[in-house]
Amino acid sequence: MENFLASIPLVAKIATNDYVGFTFFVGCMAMMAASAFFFLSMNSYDRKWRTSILVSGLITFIAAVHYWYMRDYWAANMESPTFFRYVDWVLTVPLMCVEFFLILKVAGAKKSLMWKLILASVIMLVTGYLGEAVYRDAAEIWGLISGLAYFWIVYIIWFGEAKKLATEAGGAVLKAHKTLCWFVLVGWAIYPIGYMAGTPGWYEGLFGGLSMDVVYNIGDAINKIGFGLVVYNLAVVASTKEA
Ligand SMILES: *C/C=C(C)/C=C/C=C(C)/C=C/C1=C(C)CCCC1(C)C
Repeated sequence: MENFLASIPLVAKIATNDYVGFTFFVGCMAMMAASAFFFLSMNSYDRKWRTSILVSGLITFIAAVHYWYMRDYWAANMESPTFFRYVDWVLTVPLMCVEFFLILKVAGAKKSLMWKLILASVIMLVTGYLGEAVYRDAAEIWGLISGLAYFWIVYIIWFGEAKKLATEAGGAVLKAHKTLCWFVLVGWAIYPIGYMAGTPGWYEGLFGGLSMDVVYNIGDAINKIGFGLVVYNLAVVASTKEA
C-alpha cells in the first residue's frame, strides 16, 4: 500500500517566481470561465446568433483544453509546449476566421470568403511552426512568409471583400466588424513579438529577456476572449433592437 501511494505522481510544484507557469494557470482558468459564459448565454438573444456564439465558446473551450495540457507540460519540462500551442492555434484561428463569415452572412457573405481567410490563417500558422520548431536556423525566413499570410488576412478584412460586405450590412454588424478588425491588426500583432523573442534571427536581443510563452499567453487571453465578447455584444445589441 505504501509503495503504491508513493508511485502516484504528485502535482508538479510551481515556483513562486515561475511567472510563465502562472500565466499558463490563469490562462487555463480564464478560457474555462469564458467557455461557460458563452455556452450558458445561448438563450439570451435571437436564434440566428446562436451559431456565432457557439463558435465563440468552441474557440475558448478548445483553448482551455490545450491550456490544461500546456500548463502540465510546462510544469513538468520547463520548456515551451510548441506542439500543443500550434495544434490549439490551427484549430482556433480558422474558427476566428469563420466568425467573420458568420457575422457577414446577413450581407450575403459567400463561403469562398471564409475559405480564403481559413487558407491564409493555415499558411500563417504552418510556416510559423516550421520556423519555430522545425527549421529554427531559418526562423526569420519562415516568420516573414507567415507575416505575409497575416497581412493577406488584414487586407481582406480591412480593405477587401469583407470590408465591403460589412459596409453593406451597416449598423451593429459594421461596428462589430470594425472592432474585430482592430483585434486582428493590434491584438494578433502580439504574436510575432513572442516569435521574435523566442527564435534566432536578426531581431535577436531586441526583446531581450521577454518570455515567448508569456507573450503568447497574454495574446491568447486578449484575442480569444475579446473576440468572443465582441460577437456576444453584437448578438445582444442586435436582438434587443429587433425585439
Ligand atoms: C488564439 C490564437 C491566435 C489568435 C493566434 C494567432 C497567431 C498569430 C497571428 C501568429 C502569427 C505569426 C506571425 C505573423 C509571424 C511569426 C509566426 C507567428 C505564427 C507567431
